[in-house]
Amino acid sequence: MRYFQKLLFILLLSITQLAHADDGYRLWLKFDPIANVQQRNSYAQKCQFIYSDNQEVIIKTAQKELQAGLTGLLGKKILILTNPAGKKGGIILQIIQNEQTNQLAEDGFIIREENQNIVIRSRSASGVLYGSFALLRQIQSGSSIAQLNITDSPKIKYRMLNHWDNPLGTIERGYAGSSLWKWYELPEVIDQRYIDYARANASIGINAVVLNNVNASARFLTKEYIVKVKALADVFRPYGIKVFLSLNFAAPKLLGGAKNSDPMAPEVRNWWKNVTKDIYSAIPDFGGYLVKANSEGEPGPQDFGRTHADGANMLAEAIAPYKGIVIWRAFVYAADPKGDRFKEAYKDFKPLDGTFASNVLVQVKNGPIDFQSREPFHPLFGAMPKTPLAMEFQLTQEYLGFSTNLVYEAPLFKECLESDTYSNGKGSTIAKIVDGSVDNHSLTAMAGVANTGSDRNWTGHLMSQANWYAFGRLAWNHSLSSELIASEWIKMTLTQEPKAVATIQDLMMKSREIYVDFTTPLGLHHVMGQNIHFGPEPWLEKSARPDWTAIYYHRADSVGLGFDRTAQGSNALGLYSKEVQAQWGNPDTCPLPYLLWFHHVSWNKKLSSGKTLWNEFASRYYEGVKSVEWMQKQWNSVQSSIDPQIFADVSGRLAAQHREALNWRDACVLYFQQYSKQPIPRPYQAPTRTLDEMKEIVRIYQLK
Ligand code: GCV
Repeated sequence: MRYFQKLLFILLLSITQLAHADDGYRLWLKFDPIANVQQRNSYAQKCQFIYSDNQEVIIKTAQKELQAGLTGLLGKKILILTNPAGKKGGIILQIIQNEQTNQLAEDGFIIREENQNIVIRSRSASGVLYGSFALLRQIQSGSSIAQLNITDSPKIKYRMLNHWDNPLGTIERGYAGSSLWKWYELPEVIDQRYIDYARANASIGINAVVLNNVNASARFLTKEYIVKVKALADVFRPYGIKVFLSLNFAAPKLLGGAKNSDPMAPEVRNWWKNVTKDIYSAIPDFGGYLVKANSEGEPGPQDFGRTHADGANMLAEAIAPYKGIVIWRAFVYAADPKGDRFKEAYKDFKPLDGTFASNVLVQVKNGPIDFQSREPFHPLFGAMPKTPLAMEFQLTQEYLGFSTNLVYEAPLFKECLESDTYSNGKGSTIAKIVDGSVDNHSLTAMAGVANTGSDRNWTGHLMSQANWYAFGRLAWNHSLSSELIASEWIKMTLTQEPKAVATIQDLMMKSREIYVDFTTPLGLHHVMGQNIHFGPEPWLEKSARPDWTAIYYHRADSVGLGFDRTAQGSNALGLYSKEVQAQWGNPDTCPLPYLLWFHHVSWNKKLSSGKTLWNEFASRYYEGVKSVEWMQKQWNSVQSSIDPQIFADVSGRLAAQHREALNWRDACVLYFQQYSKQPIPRPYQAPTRTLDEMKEIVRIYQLK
């Protein structure tokens, strides 16, 4: 009998593996049978059944997910019991309000072994769902579940994805296919992907999604589209996810026939109230609105001489009766030929601190320019203590090599979150401003601009799945380390072979710095191809606005390189606290990663590395390219531990990355050499291609 059971298991194992020659669709939720029999049996002993006396829809989801996950992992069907009748060795899901659970945040959970059962306990159904996924994660990644005693609460209330998806199915800055949302099929057709998307999000604690692009079409506010949005909300609700919409501020005029969209006009205010009522009567738990206003040509309250707060508060008033929220973006930068884009958002928003309604959050990008591969933190963090500030990170790799480059973003997110603003004394980190603890806000949010699309593996580059995963984990708990998150993800997605896990983790951890080195070392920024933001274009001198060119930012001349943002220059540094100014203000002590962000440095200046600026700068490009070769070698070394389809796909993308790195290197060293007038430092060889050849490659990239 035992022999047949064993045979059956081996058969099951190979069938599952064959059936899933891995195309990456299952993300980190693979649940393939655990190969180690001893380990599998020890888990199986503690997970013999699932039971809850509560039948809320989200609890049912938790049960279903546990059942599917455990059945896959343990290779046998795990039953959901309706009456455990004193049985031991199972998983009990429990919603309860008591002293213990009252200590938790709303979505928090406790997992403990009690009376020989594993109890997942929370005061909310969503907490139980997150606890269930946490238990699965323990088992998936091969961790022990003996004497479990986990207490976990999210640090942020709204952990959200922002989709920049357009109604016709394109995605602004999307590199993984088309939009997941098939608006023309909705509400009648429910694609399985909607459900799988919700599962993936719930598994990492994401509880809110903005469905459409911040450059918003007004059509989402029509009755025809509200039913489509409702259909998605109905799919996401069992996974604890609320839907939000991006608004077009001119909608009252565009759709409602109003004279204009002045937020102070009674007719306009009423229009928003009516639309909001329509939305809530279809979707009672609708989350709220996200707004990009008076930015990059989008309409907004300033069109009528009103402030951002006037606009936000009008919407806040309309949505308050339903407990909805308004998230107002601070990504604004009026064109000022003599100014510094770095300072624009601060100029507009800082004076408005304290004037926003209590259900408004202001959403600020991590840095002051626009999701560059490295930015100093945005100076608005710490400057608006009376306003809850939401963090906006970008998962989609607009400036990080699209889906051909391997860039693990957790270190980038962490670098920002751990930056100290000193706004309320030492330790006033961005993380603590965003989680509300520095300024005492309970309304908190962290948003990631989604990197998902219709590609079979969701994110184009399979390794970019890790960025979605890492964002969710950090939005839940910003104190998790990038290393830990990477290793969780690798073990669930790629392999559990210890040496391979360590190799891939190391490669991921170094990947962002490598990308910085071969594209924009030492704090160089915004020198990418102007239209598509791919590849180098440091020679870009003319654009519709000066702050869309490259020369505006790098300021290369015969003397040196970099943007002087000290008091002698634009004084953007003056927007930070004096401690931060001290950190970055002196070119002799400014850490090299930020040097060219704040200083115009002479080509011959000796840096802390011992090399001159030119030599260090040029060397970084060469070393960056060599590091991509190292990444390829490391990846090759794990071949035997990785699914062949995934291995081949990532190998191909690394080869593409190498080609791109060479383009960046040759274009940048040749272009800047015109100013430094110095040879390529030894031992590196000068590029064999000319600057004109490089310009031609980039020109072709930008052709329509
Ligand atoms: C959605 C950058 C991007 C735009 C994006 C904008 C924003 O400028 O290039 O595509 O628009 O940021 O965040 O609003």
